[in-house]
Amino acid sequence: MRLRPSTSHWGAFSAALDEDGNLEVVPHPADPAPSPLLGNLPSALTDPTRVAAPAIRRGWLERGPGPDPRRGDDEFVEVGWDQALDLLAAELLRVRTEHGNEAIYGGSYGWSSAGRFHHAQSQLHRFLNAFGGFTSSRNTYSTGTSAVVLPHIVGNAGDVLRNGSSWPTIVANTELLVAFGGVPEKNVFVTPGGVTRHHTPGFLAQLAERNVEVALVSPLRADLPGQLDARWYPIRPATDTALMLALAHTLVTEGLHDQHFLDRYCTGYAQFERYLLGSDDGVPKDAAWAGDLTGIPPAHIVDLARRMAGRRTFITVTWSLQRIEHGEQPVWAAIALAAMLGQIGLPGGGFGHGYGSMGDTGDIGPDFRVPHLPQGTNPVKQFIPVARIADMLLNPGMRYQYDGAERTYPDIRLVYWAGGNPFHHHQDLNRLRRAFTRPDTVVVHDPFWTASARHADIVLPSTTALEREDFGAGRRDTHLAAMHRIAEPRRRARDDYTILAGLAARLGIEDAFTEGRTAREWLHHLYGTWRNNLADKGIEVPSFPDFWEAGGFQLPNDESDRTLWADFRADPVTHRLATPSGKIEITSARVASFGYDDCPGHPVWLEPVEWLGGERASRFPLVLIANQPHTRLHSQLDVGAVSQAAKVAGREAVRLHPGDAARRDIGEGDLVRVFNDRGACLAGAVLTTDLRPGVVQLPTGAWFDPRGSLCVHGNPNVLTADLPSSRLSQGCTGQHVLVEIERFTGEPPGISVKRPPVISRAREM
Ligand code: PGD
Repeated sequence: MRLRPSTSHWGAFSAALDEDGNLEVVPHPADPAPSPLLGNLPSALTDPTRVAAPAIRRGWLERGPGPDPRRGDDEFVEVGWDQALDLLAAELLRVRTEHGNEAIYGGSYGWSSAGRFHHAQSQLHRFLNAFGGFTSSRNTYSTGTSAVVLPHIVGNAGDVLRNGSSWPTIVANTELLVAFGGVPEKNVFVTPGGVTRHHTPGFLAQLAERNVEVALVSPLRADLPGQLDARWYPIRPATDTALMLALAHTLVTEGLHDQHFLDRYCTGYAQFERYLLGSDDGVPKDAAWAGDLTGIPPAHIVDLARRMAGRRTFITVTWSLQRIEHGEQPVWAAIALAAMLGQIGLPGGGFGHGYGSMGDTGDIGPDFRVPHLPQGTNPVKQFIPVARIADMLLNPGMRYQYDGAERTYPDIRLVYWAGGNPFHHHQDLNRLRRAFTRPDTVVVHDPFWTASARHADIVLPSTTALEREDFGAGRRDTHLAAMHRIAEPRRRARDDYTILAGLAARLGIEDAFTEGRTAREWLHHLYGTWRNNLADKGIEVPSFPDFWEAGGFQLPNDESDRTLWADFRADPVTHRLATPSGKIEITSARVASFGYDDCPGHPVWLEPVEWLGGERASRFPLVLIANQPHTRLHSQLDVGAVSQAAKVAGREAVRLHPGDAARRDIGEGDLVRVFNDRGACLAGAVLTTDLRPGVVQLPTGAWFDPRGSLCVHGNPNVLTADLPSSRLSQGCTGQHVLVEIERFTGEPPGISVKRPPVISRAREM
């Protein structure tokens, strides 16, 4: 049995099939902390939910394209590849001729799998660009709010997302880490594109050894590794901005703010200070005010502010905090707070975003782009902010605001998805189901019968990364991994490149798409071009045959830890930020000029709809936190062994406080119904005191399994609101939602997503 190298978003490994066809997976020898998620790979490879052959929804096959409420409930007909590709090519031509390229939605958001050439979204975009373009999407579900507001505050989202202090610098210098949203260890195992050495768990252990003071601000204790001796501030969800404002208020009223830093490096502080003091609205944002909102005792707030001012303090905000209504505010307020402390640009001081949200934030390692597939240019300029998909499908022609501009939703006739699972990642899935009845045709490539595949008309089975050749590395990854084929493609699965090349041939764009290369030739070509570019910069890397034979190599690293913020601090004129003022904009005249009451010109406290202080809380008195799972990446490989082992009562586990459970007569392991006026889901109860009373936690990613408006498997997005963070960024707000819970009595409905949908065979095969 010869182990062959590969990588995944959650770690590099070697693997081989034994004589019985079982997959053995061995973590990369250089990985100090391999991810438990590797355990999902073996059983998933041959799971019955793999898509075996191209399949067409019966209604679409028999009646042709058109809006159809049966999408998601209809059965499928298996067809041969030629028939599937002929039908799809004809439909693409029809839509282009009758409605234009803008009527094709090809945003195709999703994480797909590691591997830079076979990256499904890049493949699809390259194909659709060659076909004349498509309506695209902007930003991500991860940081869709920050990506829009940060340019107004600091000029470039990447400056904040990628240039905070590294973990070694924090370990060496930081005296107080104030972690809004914590540093959830489960997420640091994941980096898009691959990760060979998981460094962050080791750095977190070093923080503990050095006894760095940590303030965990989160409703969930599990948002910080247990070994860190943190002071836990179990804040009421969605109120971090109020806490930050009160910390800032304490700094200014006690004269602890750094006026010199604010004058030299920032603009608009005076206006923000008037707001803090309540000079115009008569409401000082003091600790007593914030105590009522946050549930944190005012004395603790004042004490924390004083401690922050007295030592080297690093403020972090996880990405989850901006995945809420008014998600701009905690990010902006944290930057304002860090600016008032005057430590931005000092080692281990200032502000960071996404520590604990992803493996690469704060990681050390090389920072250059690895080979990737060029996507060409999209001639269609129409786009939507990514999380507005249902609004777009339901409201063609409707006007909406985005980042200071009025835009109009296009009229989409064909939706094309490869490498993503919108029926996992979007909010208010019952609304998304209605939205998906509207297009003429929905196409999905996926290795698995995900809920998105089940809501499609044309389902094309793609290979998994284990079934093809590629290379992979994430940002800050230490190695470029060769990804050898470990298993033959399952049944009739084809890789996305081969599928799209087959379509391109039928559409007369084969040369533009393939440039005459096979997949293996593309690997040679992309690697060779990259290698030549590096050689021009004096960096030597192995030849492709040597790289492939060795299974990968360690990327060169300059080990430099100088951040853009240090440069800005040293000379804010030479290193001016790309904001209108060149400085940190604590008040942004540009944002103020947009006139958005849901995102004014400086950080403010705004009541969200979905929070315990609001009107909805009388009907749905629990805040559900729908965060990232620890047993899988998003919805990927939910059928895998690690993910399945953590199910409770056969459903996703929902964690709730014993007091909340007792009031509802819910016991450990009970099947419960979690509901609000958008829908309901079943879940298995786990009781814990490690969360704030009134808060429940149900992670995302259980495969959506709808019976009417009930998901019988535990997907929280059947409950979440499809509301934007604000008119500024239109970001996703899936993190928080108000719910009620009751014990489920009666015969539990079976789970059907662990089996393929009903499929019959076509005679033409
Ligand atoms: P994945 O489960 O990773 O979720 O949403 P995303 O759609 O990225 O989906 C990837 C899909 O690609 C899987 O179905 C997988 O089988 C498929 N796939 C893998 N390899 C291949 C391949 O080679 N080819 C093809 N064609 N398909 C492949 C994630 C999104 O969810 C994200 S990034 C975030 S941060 C959001 N987080 C939240 C949240 O915090 N709370 C809520 N409520 N909702 C969220 N949704 C978002």
